[in-house]
Amino acid sequence: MYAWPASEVPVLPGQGRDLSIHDTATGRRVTLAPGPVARLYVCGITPYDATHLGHAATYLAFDLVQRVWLDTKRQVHYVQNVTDVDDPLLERAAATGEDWTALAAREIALFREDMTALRILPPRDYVGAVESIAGIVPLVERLRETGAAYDVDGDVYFSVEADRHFGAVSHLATGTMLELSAERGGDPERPGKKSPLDPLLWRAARPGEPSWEGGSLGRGRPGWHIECVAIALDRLGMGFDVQGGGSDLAFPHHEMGASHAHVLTGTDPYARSYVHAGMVGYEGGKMSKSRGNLVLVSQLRRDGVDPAAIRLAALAHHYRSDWEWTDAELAVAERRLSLWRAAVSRPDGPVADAVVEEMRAALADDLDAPAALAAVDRWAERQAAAGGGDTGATGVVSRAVDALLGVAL
Ligand code: 5CA
Ligand code: ZN
Repeated sequence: MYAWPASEVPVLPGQGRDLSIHDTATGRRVTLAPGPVARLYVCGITPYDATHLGHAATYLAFDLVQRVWLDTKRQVHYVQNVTDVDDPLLERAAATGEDWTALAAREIALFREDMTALRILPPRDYVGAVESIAGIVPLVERLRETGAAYDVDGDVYFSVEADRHFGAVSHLATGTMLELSAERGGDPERPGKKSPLDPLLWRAARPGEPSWEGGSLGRGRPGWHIECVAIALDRLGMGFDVQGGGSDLAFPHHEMGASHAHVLTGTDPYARSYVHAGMVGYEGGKMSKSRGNLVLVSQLRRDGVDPAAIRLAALAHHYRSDWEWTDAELAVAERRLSLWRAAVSRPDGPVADAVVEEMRAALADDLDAPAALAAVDRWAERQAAAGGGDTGATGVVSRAVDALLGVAL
């Protein structure tokens, strides 16, 4: 499906730096070595409610990944899915009496607007679960034929025992896996499963639920993890550079996805690295649609908040830390934005090469956006004090802030 428009990314003078980033699977910092076309898969939204600051912060983190790679003169093949059929979406539609396809279409449209306003570079492939069903069915059939999947009352489950690498993404104890599975879409209590952790691959049609033709599986709809695997393997293939998402996706979603792919292809790795953004909270809890403690990007926009300030407020936190959104954060970001705008619009000031290099070094160092902001702050202060000097400096800084941080001054 259509994603959203890309803003132009200025090409900067000098040399971009290779990204070194924290990989959840190894628990270590790894320097990524993508080919000329870097391959990135970031899990997309389940479109049953509007984009909140937590989603925005996660997509911003991976926007920085894309920007750092573009600065190294690589192309980026970025794929993002939309979970446009799943339990939470159907439950919300049933609760409000709305048609589920209309709900998904409305929320996807709003997400596009939010992403465009935040100047988040779009994926090259933006792919819905529904449009992928024809590609999902043969994968589930293959898993069933090889004995890695089995039936429970007409539904099909994946056996985690089939993958000898199972657990290698999140490294969690079984007790923790069981808890998280119950919280995050799994059904460890369901009788008849080989292991309580085994995730659903194909859910047989139920009265009142949408269903699609599933070949030997019968009519039904796909499970969550196989959706992302089908899309990632179709568009990127095995061994893509980064699987991204919020930290709540490490288990079970990315763990199960890796296992599905290992068993399907007989090879590994699925992704070369697994990168997870921290959770954004609000009023004492993780911001989530189910809790209802949301700060919506679209509401802030309606209130007249400059999307560049929202961007700066999120970038003031390291992507891996959990943090709380407050109005004070936004006020700091608005002040920073005006200082930077004033600084780049005064006559030329101090030499800019150093600030560009500082920004590059900060972002290449596990996406240290707060350090990159601090580098621009220091330049803006010097600029305010000095005035006059290096011809063209303000233009260089302005383009670097645009290219690397996605903020148009
Ligand atoms: N459709 C699935 C992924 S395939 C899904 O998790 N959708 S979602 O709408 O619930 O979340 C979309 C993305 O936002 C995920 O990467 C998720 O980890 C991230 N996310 C959700 N809540 C927060 C939060 N409070 N803070 C940061 N990121 C969040
Ligand atoms: Zn996903």
